[in-house]
Amino acid sequence: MKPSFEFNNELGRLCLYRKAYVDRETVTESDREVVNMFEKLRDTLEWKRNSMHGNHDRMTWDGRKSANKHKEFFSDMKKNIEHVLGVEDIGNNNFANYYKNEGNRTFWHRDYDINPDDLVTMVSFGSPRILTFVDYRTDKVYEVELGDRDIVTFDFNWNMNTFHAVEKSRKHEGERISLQFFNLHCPKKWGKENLKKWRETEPIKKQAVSRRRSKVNKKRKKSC
Ligand SMILES: O=C(O)CCC(=O)C(=O)O
Ligand SMILES: [Fe+2]
Repeated sequence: MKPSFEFNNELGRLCLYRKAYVDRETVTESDREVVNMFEKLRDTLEWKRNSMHGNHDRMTWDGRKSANKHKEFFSDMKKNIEHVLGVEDIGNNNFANYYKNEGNRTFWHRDYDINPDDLVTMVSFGSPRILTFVDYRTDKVYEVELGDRDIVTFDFNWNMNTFHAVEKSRKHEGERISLQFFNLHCPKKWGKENLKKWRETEPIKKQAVSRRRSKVNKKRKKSC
């Protein structure tokens, strides 16, 4: 499948596939009840409210801690996504976010577990929300609205050159779950050079995050 749109530039590559997630079994057996994947994930995963990226709002489920229970279920989903995207392996590790309302958010961060050549693959279920990426060198903003069954992928370079968040929203109401697939590697395996680069850019990223926050706050105050 070709992406519905993509950014492919000096930052790396980000692709969006609209309405791409298909539960193949439920499509072929038309008389079967269609699974509402949002409800299924919401009602079966063990959600926890952890502090992550400085954020306490949204609940998370970390497959690295309890993957075995849902192994078969996620392995089916993984196959479905690989089939749709036409890729070989999106990774065995899962992480999910559950946004109960428009006030829940994921704070600014980069994904720390990915390796060069890896891709982060994320599928969204339920109400739409905006995933925002900011180029930390230029403050240029890239926004993707993710709706039910939309899939987004981004590569190692995109992840390194930007930071991302799901900010609080005024526009979007309702519950949403995002589910990631990725390969899990020890950062040390990236080699010293990559780790060094990562550490060097961390303070610059922090400054960019604070510029973004004040910009968003200003905009909010103005619209009050
Ligand atoms: O919910 C989303 O779309 C983003 C979540 C995210 O960036 C993460 O869990 O690392
Ligand atoms: Fe992330």
